[in-house]
Amino acid sequence: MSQEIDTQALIEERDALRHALAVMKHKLEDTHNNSTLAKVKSLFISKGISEVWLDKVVGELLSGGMIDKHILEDKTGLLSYILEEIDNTLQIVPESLKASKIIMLVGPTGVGKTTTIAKLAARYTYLMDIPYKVGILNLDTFKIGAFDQLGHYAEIMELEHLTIDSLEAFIQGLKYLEYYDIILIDTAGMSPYDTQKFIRTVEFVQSDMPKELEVNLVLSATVKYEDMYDIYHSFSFLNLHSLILSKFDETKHLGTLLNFMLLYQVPMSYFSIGQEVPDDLVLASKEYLLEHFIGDLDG
Ligand SMILES: Nc1nc2c(ncn2[C@@H]2O[C@H](COP(=O)(O)OP(=O)(O)OP(=O)(O)O)[C@@H](O)[C@H]2O)c(=O)[nH]1
Ligand SMILES: [Mg+2]
Repeated sequence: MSQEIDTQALIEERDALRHALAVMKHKLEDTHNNSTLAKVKSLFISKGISEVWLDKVVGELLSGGMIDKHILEDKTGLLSYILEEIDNTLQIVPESLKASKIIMLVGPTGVGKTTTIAKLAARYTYLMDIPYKVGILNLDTFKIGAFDQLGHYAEIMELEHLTIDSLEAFIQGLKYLEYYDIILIDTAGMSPYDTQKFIRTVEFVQSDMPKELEVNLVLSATVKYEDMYDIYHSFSFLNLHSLILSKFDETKHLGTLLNFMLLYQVPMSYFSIGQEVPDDLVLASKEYLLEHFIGDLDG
């Protein structure tokens, strides 16, 4: 038994060494900086993909043993290899409405939470094969006195809509909507550094839920990497189900976003691609991301 373990450990060590050597070798080759591989890598790096991730992927290609070494001279082959690896790494959560559930959107201020709630409400109520019964709870009481954007959408769609100002009212609201297929919950925008609002949201999330709760983080596709990281980490303790990415129409450069998704492998559920309710919402798709990214690579 222990001999088997030793052999296994040796094999793992050998593979790790082989991998490290392959990475070192291609780093050395890169120093000449005119190899096809170096050029392809620097193209991806210039579009926001991290060198760490590229080195890992290229290292795997080189240590595979079975590769045709000509691929290293073949720009198109290398490009498609890396794009395929991006495609394999990205995570999508398929839309599933079989079970009745509660969907809460959280995120920084102004990213499109309320607009997305309106789009989802319209989608589930009017745009699916079967109509779902949708109710809305609004936890954003920081905007009291301001125009009730969500109430306005709910009235147009003739949907039940309750504004909630306490934990008690929240529990009552959930009870009131108990027999609805989907309860959508809008929340106040929170900066990742706003501890008070976080504590309040955690109270709601941790209360007794009559149905499964999915907390989705809305993140703008235009945010820079460091902010994306901070936002994701501050919200991640709400036990996130997926990311909804918004404002795709406001950027042509998806490298930073892709890079974040590659390093953290966070599942994505929907993309918001403009302001129009309900049209500008699509299911998250790798094709959509890659098509736009390739457009940028070509540009
Ligand atoms: N271009 C573009 N604008 C969007 C998109 N989604 C929302 N918006 C706009 O962004 C602005 C803010 O949207 P809201 O839905 O109010 O954002 P929010 O996250 O609810 O904002 P707070 O509640 O203040 O935190 C509005 O003008 C929306 O029309 C999108 O995908 N693309
Ligand atoms: Mg809002």
